[in-house]
Amino acid sequence: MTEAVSQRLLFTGAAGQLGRLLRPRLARTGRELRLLDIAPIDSGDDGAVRLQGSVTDMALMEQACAGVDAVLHFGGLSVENTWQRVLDANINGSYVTLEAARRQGVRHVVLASSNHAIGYIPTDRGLIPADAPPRPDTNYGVSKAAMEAIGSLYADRYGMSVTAVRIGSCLERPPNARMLRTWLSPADAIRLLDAAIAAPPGFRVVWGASRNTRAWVSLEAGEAIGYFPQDDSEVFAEALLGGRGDPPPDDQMMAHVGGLWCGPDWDTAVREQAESAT
Ligand code: 15L
Repeated sequence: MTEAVSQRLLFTGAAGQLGRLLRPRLARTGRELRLLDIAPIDSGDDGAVRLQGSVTDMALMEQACAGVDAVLHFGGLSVENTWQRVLDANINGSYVTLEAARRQGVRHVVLASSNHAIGYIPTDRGLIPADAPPRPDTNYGVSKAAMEAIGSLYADRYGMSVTAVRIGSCLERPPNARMLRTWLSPADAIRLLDAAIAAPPGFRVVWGASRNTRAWVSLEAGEAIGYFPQDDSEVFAEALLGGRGDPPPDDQMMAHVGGLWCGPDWDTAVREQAESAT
């Protein structure tokens, strides 16, 4: 006997790194997943509906949002790129996603924002609240701040529930000292998405981080919507750092939340100018 569908979720960016990590863990009895990506999505026996195309395509996004209870927007570029590409895929893509959701009467939208929206905040000032004002470190960081602003507009004007999650580093395990601070375990990511999907109308920003002993960020705003992380990166610390201990606080990776993205290797404007001159 087939289960009746009681909840339908649209997950954009389903073929990306986070899409592949989180998608299988989102399955629930009675929940239908609709997966969308510009890249082909690997087939599976998950019963999910698969749609291929861009989050900037309004007609496709309206079709994808029809009959959906919540949109989990992970689509767009997940790392730094040229201004034009970031503008199109991430800023315009966020607008199209929220507008298509509004047109189709979707009540809940969860936005995959990033720590890079505030990447230039120094790490030595105490726990950073989730609603710290933008201090982006890259074009990508600007696009995440813009995504949050568009989400805020749609919540205020149309009474939608919009939760922007400033994701730290969502991986199976943290690969370096910085990510011991910014780690979000896949299991906690699902706890957070489940809380955000059920959040009341209004706009909020929450940190996408686990309950890390070495945290840089405050979990308070997430707790207010029922997100209580259970994992701690500390279990990986000994194996990761060995006898070496942490890098010094002024190490480029540790001085700002955005880590190396705040350094010269991520200076896209200068790189773009140099490339256009050759
Ligand atoms: C992000 O926003 C990126 O999508 C991801 O690739 C990581 O670099 C992460 O931030 C991070 O800062 O660790």
